[in-house]
Amino acid sequence: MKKGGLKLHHLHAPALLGQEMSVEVERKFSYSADTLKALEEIGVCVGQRQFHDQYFDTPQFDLTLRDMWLRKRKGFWELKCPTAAGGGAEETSGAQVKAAALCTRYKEITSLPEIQLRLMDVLKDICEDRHSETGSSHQDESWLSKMNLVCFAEFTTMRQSFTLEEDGVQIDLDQADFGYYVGEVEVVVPEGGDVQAALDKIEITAQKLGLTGDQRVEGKMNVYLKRNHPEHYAKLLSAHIL
Ligand code: V4E
Repeated sequence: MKKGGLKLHHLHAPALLGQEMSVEVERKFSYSADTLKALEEIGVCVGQRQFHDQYFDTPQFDLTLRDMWLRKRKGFWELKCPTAAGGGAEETSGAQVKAAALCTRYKEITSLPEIQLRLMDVLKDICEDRHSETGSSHQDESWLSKMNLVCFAEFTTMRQSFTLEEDGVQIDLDQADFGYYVGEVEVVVPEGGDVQAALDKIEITAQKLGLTGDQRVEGKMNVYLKRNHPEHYAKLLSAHIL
């Protein structure tokens, strides 16, 4: 395939960088009736909603093999990417190191032009040269085929959300339509913010909820890929992405 060619017109890259970007720190957990009881005591239920997620990648999985997750949810695009090495946290005790190992940290980008810039940067060597504009509205999704992106996973989730109001901690209990249940404790940190403080809040919340596991709990995508794309799942496991 030919190199280069995709262009983002009308965009000034430096002006876009840093906009609509935050770091999402989260810990997944398996939940039971006891967890729900503890949650109702320490948190406030802020609602229940259902959403459908569609995940996109090239047929060769160039994004997910780089731990980049492009998703459309409720008509909005989101890209989760790894944070820079270190990720801004400075665990000082053994307990903090253990607690951090149970959490994931991803940059979350929600501005479509910025998502397209990031994708172009990663995919520029493998995109077909179509000499066309990539900048587009939310309705015009021709940029997907220009970048050779196709939907590889989709599922619906029923989510019940809780907050611990003073803490900026959100807790979600998810039921995916393929029969997997998982909870997550999440703190969103503005870029450059205090990731260690977020990890500490998550650990305190986990203790309040009586979460005892010392292994990372699988997310919905792990389970989905294991069932629907086992070869790709195996590659992600051996690359230590999942
Ligand atoms: C980052 C990531 C994926 C994208 C989906 O992220 P996830 O947090 O699982 O989404 P969701 O819907 O549960 O929460 P929301 O985005 O609404 O807060 S798919 C796989 N990963 C990487 C990953 C990982 N390596 N390990 C774990 C435990 N989770 C995710």
